[in-house]
Amino acid sequence: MSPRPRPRWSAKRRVLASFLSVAVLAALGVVNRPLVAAAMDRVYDFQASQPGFQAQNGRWDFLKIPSAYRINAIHAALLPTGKVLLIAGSGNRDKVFAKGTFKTMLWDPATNHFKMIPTPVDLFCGGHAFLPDGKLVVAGGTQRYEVLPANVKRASGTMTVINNNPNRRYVLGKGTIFTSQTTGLKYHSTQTAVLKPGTKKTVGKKTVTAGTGTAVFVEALDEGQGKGVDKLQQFTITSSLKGQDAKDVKASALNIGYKKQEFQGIADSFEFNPYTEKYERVSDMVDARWYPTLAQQSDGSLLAVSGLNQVGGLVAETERYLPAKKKWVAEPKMTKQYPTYPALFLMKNDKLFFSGSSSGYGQPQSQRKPGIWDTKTNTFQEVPGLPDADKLETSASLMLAPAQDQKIMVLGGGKNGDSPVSTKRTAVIDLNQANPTYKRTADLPNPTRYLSAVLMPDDSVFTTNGSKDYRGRGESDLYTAQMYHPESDTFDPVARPRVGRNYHSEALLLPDGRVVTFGGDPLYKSKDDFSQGDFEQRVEIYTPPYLLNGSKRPAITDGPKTAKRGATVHYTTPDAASVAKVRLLKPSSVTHTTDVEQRSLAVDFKKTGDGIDLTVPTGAAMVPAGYYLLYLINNDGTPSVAKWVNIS
Ligand SMILES: [Cu+2]
Repeated sequence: MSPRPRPRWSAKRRVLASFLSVAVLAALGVVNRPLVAAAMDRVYDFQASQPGFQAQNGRWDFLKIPSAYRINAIHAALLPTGKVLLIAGSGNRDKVFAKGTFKTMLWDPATNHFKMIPTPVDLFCGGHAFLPDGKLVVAGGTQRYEVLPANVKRASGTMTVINNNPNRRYVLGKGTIFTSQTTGLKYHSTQTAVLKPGTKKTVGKKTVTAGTGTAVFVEALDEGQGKGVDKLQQFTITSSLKGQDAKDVKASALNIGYKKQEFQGIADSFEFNPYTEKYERVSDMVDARWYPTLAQQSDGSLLAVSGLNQVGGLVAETERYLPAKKKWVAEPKMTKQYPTYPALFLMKNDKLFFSGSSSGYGQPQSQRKPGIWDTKTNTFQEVPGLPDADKLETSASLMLAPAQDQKIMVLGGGKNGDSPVSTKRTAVIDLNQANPTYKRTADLPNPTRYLSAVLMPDDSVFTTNGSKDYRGRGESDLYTAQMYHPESDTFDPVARPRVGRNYHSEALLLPDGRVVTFGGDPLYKSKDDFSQGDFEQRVEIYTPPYLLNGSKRPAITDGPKTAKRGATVHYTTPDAASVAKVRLLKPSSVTHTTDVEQRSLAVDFKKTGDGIDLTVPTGAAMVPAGYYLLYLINNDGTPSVAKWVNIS
C-alpha cells in the first residue's frame, strides 16, 4: 500500500475517524500490519460512504460487468452514441495472440448494455482518433510479440529486399528462404512481405529507374549461436519468382543477431462506425505501426506519427489519412522523428505541440524534447523550462480548459525503459506567449507513472491511479485520486479508488459528468511473486462532488444537433438563471496515458427567455470538426448532462 493523501473532511468527523482508527489499531496491536491495513480500509470505507464526505470528495462504484464482457481494456474512446468502445485486441497476452482471438467491447453507460464486437486483426497497441463524422479511425496494431533476449534461440534481424522493377509489385510469402551468398546459411521470413514497385523518373530525355526497398524480418533456420550476420551480405531468394522477376528482386542484410526482438506493427486500418457498431476496413497505412499517435488536423484529416514497423524498427515517416478517400498517403516532407505514442496537440495556429510525453521505446533523448512542430515547413522549435525532462516516459499530458488559453500541462512520468525512477512534477506551458516556456506547477502527491488525467466540464482536471514504479512493480500502485484546480494551482485529494491501475489503463469523462476508469497491466503478481501479473478487468466509476453536493443540475431540454463555427445557436433550458459557464468538450480517445483528443472550449452565451444563445467558437484548428459534448455548468460547478453537437 502507498501513502494516501487524506481527502477533505470536516474537523469533527476527522476527530471521530482518527479515534476509530486508533481504537482499531490498539485493539489489534500494530504488529499485525495486514490486519491493521484491512481495518483502516474498513474505517475509510465507512467514512467514504457518508453523504457529507461524498458531497466534498465524490464516490467510487464498481461497474457490474457480466464475465463474458470483461476484457483487457487497452484502448478506450467515447463514441457520439454515448457508448464507450474498449479495445483489447490480444490484450498484451501472447497466448491469446497465438490463438488469434482479438477482442473489442462496447458498453452503453446509459443502459449498462454490453456487446462484443468482432475484431478483424490484432488492434492491440494501434492508434485512434475521431473523424468529423464521429467515426473512430483505428490504425495499426500488433503483427508479432516481442521476444526477450533470454528467449531468443535463433539469430534474427532485418533483410532489405529491393524491387528494381518499376512495373510490378511482388509478394514474398511467409517462410521465403534467403540463402547467404557468403556463408550459405539459410534464413526464413516470419511474415508475408509485399514489395512495392520500383520508381521511374524522367530526367531530361532519359528514364531513370530506382529500386524500392522493403524491410523483411527473418530468422535463422537453425537454432544456436554462430548463425548471425555482422557485415553486409547478399542473399539468394528461393521463391516463386522466375526469370527476369527473380533478377529484379535483390536481398541483403547487415546485421542478424541474438538481440531482443521488438514488437512489430501492422498497417491495417479501420473506421469504427458508431452507428453500425462495426469495423469498416479502409486502405492500409503506408507504414506498419505499433504505438503510433493519430492526431486530428484542422482540415479533418488525421496524421499518424511514429510507431514500430513490421520489423520492430522506429517509423521515421509521418502519413495522413484522407477521410473523403478513406486512404492513407505519405507525407514525405514531414521528417521530424518522435518516440512512440508522442503527445501531439493541435494548436490554434495549426501547428502541433509535442508536450514531451511519450511511451518511449528506445528512441534517443534528442527526439524526446518538447516543442512546436510546424508540419507545413517541417520545422521544430524546442521549448525550454520543463523540469525533470529526463522523466517524461509514461507521463500524462493534456490541454487545460479552456482551449482558448492554449495551455498544455505535463504530469508525472518516469525515466526511460523499466527504470524505477518517476517524478511528482507537473508543469504548464502557455502557447499563447511569443516564446513559450514551461513553468513548474504544483507537485502530484506521489511520483507517478501512467497517471490518468481527465478534463472536467468545470475546468478542473481529475487525476487518478498510476504507479510509482514501472508497471506497478513492488506493489507501487497509487490508490489515490486528486482534483487539480488550475486557477489556484492545487491538487485536492478526493475519494480513493479501490482498484490500482498502472500500465495499459485509461480514464474518460462520460456524457453524464461521471468518470470511468479501466485497465491496468502489472508486470508481476505481487512484490514477492514474479510471475506475470493479472490484467485488471474491473471497471470503476467516479461520481464527482459536483453531482453529490445537492445542487440542481441544469438541464438542456432542446436544441440543434449540429452547429457551425461562429454561429449563434439556441438551446432551451429551464435553468438559464443558474448557468455560469458553457463548455464544449471533445470526447476522449485514450491509450497508454495518451489522449490528444480531449479539449474543452469556453463558449460565449446570452440568457434568453426560455434558454440560452450560444456563440460557437471559431477557428478550424481551435475547434477541430467533430462531435462535442455541450455542458451547461451552474454557479456550484454542477454540469448538465451533455448534449451531443456536431461542429463543422
Ligand atoms: Cu502497450
